[in-house]
Amino acid sequence: MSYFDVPAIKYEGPKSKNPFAFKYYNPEEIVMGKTMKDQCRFAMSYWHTFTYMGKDPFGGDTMFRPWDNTADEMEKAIERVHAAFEFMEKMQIPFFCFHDVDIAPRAATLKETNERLDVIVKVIKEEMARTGIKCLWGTTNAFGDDKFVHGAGTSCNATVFAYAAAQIKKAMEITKELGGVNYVFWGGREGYETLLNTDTGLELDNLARLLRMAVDYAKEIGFEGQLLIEPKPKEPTKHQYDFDAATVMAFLRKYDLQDYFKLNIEANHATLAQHTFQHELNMCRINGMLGSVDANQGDPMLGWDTDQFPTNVYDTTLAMYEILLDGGFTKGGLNFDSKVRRGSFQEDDLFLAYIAGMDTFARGLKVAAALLEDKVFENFKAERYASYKEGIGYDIIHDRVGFKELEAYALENGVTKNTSGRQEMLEMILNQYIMEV
Ligand code: XUL
Ligand code: CO
Repeated sequence: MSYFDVPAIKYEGPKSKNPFAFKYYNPEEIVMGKTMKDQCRFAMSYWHTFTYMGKDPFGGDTMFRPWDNTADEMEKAIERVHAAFEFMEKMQIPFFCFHDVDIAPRAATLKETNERLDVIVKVIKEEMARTGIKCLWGTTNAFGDDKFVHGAGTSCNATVFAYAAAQIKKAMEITKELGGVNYVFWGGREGYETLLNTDTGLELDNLARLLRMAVDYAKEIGFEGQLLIEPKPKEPTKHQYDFDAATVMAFLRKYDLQDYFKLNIEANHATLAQHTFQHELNMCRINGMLGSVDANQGDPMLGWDTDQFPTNVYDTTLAMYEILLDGGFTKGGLNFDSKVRRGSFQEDDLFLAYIAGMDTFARGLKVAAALLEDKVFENFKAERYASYKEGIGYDIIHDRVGFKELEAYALENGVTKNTSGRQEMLEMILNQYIMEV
């Protein structure tokens, strides 16, 4: 049974006019010592691709999928697995990411929900064996259900905390069963609406407790995947505790959890926090905390998480630049946490959207590699900070001097002339690489 009247997507090169072909993503092409496939490690998000039906706050579904053509919820879930693997195969996407509720519908009880998960996990495993497609990460949806109205790990209701822990336990077990390379924590409702009713101290301590339990349980069941936290500043709550990379890293250090977690950086979450995507990746990189990426883009005119497919080569170039400087992905990858617009409701729109996203990252990868190979910015930076290579600068960065020595130096020598930061020149060169590579 085939659900998509679309041929397998192939690389045809930049001159191709075929919308159903890659123009830049050439999976076997070597870029900086690895194939593009291994550099990008693209993943499909199960939720946006197979459970998002086009709803928005003002209207219902617009996407009526052929694989959803049954009233039986479990039958539907099984058909979705088949459709998802057909899609990934045709798209040459090597990984997928999922929430527990994406793959199996929640039942009336936890026990029954877990049984449903086991049924679907078996089907997924068969499809994984058939296709060789792997799981990049699993996660828990502990935010959608009404019991999580006041949070999960940060709920004021201890029984909800317990329920969230139980749900995470099962999601970790199935992620392990599926060979997941990472496990993600996105605290969908871990935040607050008003401080008038919120004990932030207790809530943050509890969030750390929940994460500590996850670390312990991962060890107990032998789950060797990387644990990841995904920062987001707002939405759904007014203030999310995992605001941005810097906030999450400070939180992890406070609770001595920094050795067990890395970060999953999402482009649109960065922009919601008033940072660039590159900034968030950069902060992770310099702290050795870059784990994985949720690839998408926001709309600069809108203040919410639009989760659009990434089409901005400028941003993907600078993102790939940070990722390559970090040594490239090891366990992480580029998960398209992106959804087609409500008006793009045809099945083949899914293909066009992923092609656009994959080509944009592939192009960004090549430009970033060229910039790095030519050391365009790295040489400039080395020169810009050259004053720390000798003399007083050398003493400063080797912690050999304090205020008194520096005062003596300043009294004696004054300062040398500053030189231009040459921002416009660097931007001009960046443009040239984007247009010419
Ligand atoms: C929400 C978001 C989530 C996480 C996984 O903004 O990004 O889909 O990636 O829960
Ligand atoms: Co995300």
